[in-house]
Amino acid sequence: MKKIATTLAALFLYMGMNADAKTPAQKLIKKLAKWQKKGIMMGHQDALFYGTTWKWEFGRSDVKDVCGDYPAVLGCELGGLELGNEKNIDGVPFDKIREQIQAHYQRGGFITISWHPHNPVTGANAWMIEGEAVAASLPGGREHAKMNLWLRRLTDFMKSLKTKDGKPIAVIFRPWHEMNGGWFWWGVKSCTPQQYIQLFKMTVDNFRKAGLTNIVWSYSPNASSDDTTEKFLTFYPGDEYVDLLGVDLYQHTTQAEFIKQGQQEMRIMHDYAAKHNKLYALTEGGYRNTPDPQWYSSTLLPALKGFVPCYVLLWRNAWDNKEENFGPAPDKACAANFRQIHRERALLFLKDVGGRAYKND
Ligand code: BMA
Repeated sequence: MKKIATTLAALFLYMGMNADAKTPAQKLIKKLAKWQKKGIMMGHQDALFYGTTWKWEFGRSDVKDVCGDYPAVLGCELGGLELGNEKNIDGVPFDKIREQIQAHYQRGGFITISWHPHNPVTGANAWMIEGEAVAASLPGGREHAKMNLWLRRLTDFMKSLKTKDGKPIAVIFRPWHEMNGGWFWWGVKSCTPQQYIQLFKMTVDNFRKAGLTNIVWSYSPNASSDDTTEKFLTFYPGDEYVDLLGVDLYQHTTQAEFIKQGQQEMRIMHDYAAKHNKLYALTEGGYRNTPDPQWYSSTLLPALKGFVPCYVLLWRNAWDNKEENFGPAPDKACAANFRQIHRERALLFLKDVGGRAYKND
């Protein structure tokens, strides 16, 4: 009898797991895990919307202008959507974001989405940390209803991500990032880890209640120089709420420091991910203006050496700020080195992962 019960339990568990594997998010996780076995995908924030010298030329990308191929991972930003705006905080229209997500997905690419929402208490931008806005956003808080409305605007957008024939497009969503820094209203200076965890869980639960099955959840603190697993997990909402571990790592000081931090964060994420069956990635990074022309070979790749994160996402090449560029561009001194690492196949690009979908585009 006991044996039958055990067999049945195992069967139901198996069926349950298989049922899970049928959601678009579960399929995306599987696909990401598959590619992670083959190499590190190259990603670029806002790659398809603008570059250092152009904007709104759809089909173009600075990465493509440099090496002839698109990044495998497209990063998009939803800040401003919570207010019901038509354009995000960097001036990109949300309907163009939706359209380019679809185009990138149809070519076989992957999508990750960040969100720098306004401060729900003061109405100022994400970097204005006053007002204890996390506490106010939680159940019982005075802006809880507003946060629910904001999350609904996001879930509506996520629901609208569909292929031409109406199938949901799964994306990696990375809200409430860099919480261990003090620069966002959801950061360490403005809430306790417990409050942060409540905010993260509330967000996930809200999406789940809205019936969304196309979200792969990412947790991504900022890299810190003396990081440990315990520190990395200070704000971690739990394995049921996170699929992909990430870290945001920029070069602010020396090359040696970047490499050291990269190795340290990769080790922490790799070990936790292996034990807990998670993906991991360098969810944001770069070196502002890339002053080292050899940066990709001299610094980025050595920082990752020995590890295979799922992807590395270079931050945006802003169209509206000359000092805000982190990816390659044809007129930048680092272009030749980027072409070289592309030639050497140090990272995976869209042609590598897109397969037939890309060739038919
Ligand atoms: C930040 C900066 C800002 C931008 C925001 C959202 O890191 O690049 O200029 O508005 O990301 O893209």
